[in-house]
Amino acid sequence: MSALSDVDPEVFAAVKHEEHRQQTVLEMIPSENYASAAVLEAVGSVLTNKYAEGYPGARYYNGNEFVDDVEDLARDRAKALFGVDHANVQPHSGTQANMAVYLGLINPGDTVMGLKLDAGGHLTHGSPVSASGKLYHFVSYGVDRESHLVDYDEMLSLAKEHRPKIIVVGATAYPRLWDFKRAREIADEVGAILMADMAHIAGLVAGGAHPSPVGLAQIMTTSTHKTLRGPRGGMVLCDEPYRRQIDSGVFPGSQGGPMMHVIAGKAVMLKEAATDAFKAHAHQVVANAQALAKTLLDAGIPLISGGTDNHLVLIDVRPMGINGRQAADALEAAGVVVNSNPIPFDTLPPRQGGGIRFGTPAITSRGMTEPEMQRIGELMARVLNAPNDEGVRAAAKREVEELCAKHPAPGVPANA
Ligand code: DSN
Repeated sequence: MSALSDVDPEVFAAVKHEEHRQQTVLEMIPSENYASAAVLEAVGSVLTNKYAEGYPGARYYNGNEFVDDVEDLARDRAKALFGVDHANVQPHSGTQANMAVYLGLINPGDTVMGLKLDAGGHLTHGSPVSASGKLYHFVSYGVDRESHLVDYDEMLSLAKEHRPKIIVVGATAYPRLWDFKRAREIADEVGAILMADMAHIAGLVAGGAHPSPVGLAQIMTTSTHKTLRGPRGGMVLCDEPYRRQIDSGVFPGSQGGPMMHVIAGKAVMLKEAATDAFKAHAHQVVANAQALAKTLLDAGIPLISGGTDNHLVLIDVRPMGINGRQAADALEAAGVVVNSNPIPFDTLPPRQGGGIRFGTPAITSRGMTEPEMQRIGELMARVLNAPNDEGVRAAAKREVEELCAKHPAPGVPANA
């Protein structure tokens, strides 16, 4: 018996079921991953009990000597890993990190530029349903209709027309590399600050498998649980001149007490991400995504932008006569978990989406490499080409279970 099973058998049961689910499906939502057992232990520690409003050495409560150590470790490791002047490790999420930057640097009503939602941008890049779009005047740039690559000419002409205070680059559903140099030139031309939301690619940047925005963007934001494989949370990294504004945008601007147990998990993750093993993992994530993309292309499945340079793949599923939601449901029945997603110039409502988005961070954390990617790509293509065929799904699910059994998910108890 554990304390949890004793006190709350219902929550305990849900956790056990989730452990079983995580062990027995291919988790291919590109923003998900498996935090290590060490990260989970830190997040489950008594640090959750401590209030620590403020920053190390300047708190509003007493008794912070040990949580100060933890936050200093996290900040120093983030600075060393990414080569930045300053790190704020308190944001509760990537959304909080982005909102804290806006709050710290600009005023409500000011103009900001970000990538359109259907081109892969995030809600906090100016969606009218997000506080970002309600508080600030966002102008959106997009991608080219044919190549699906970011249209930097459009970014430049919109920037000249609207004179934004901040230009946000980065995405949640963009399979190609960003040209941070070009974006900085555009920002400089109009006197804007360049902010790189690297939530999806931060682990690849840390591992040297994606060009870094550091030195080009003045501000970087990220979540910590995606390719970085840490606990659920966020961070802001910045050049020295922005330190005070960023810190005040996080606390007291948009948050109260930091989650010190999560910051401890971030510190552990940042130590893990500095290892050679993590570097090799980051490169394998990209090699796996490219192997998966090639298998799907060989099977005649159309990919947005024709391939991938990073950890994710986007597919237009409309030629199969289904929408993204139906495609994601068919794949889930086969044990492959992806998400429906808008695709560039989508005409379907966001809840359906014309495409699906998936990637390789979590399955690479399970130790899978190119041969497994080929098998997974082939079974995904079989399901997508016969989305209502229960026999095809059942056969694919057996294959998925076999792959999962051979490659246990790290950090997840095998209680099956
Ligand atoms: N919801 C995240 C994702 O899945 O990409 C973005 O914050």
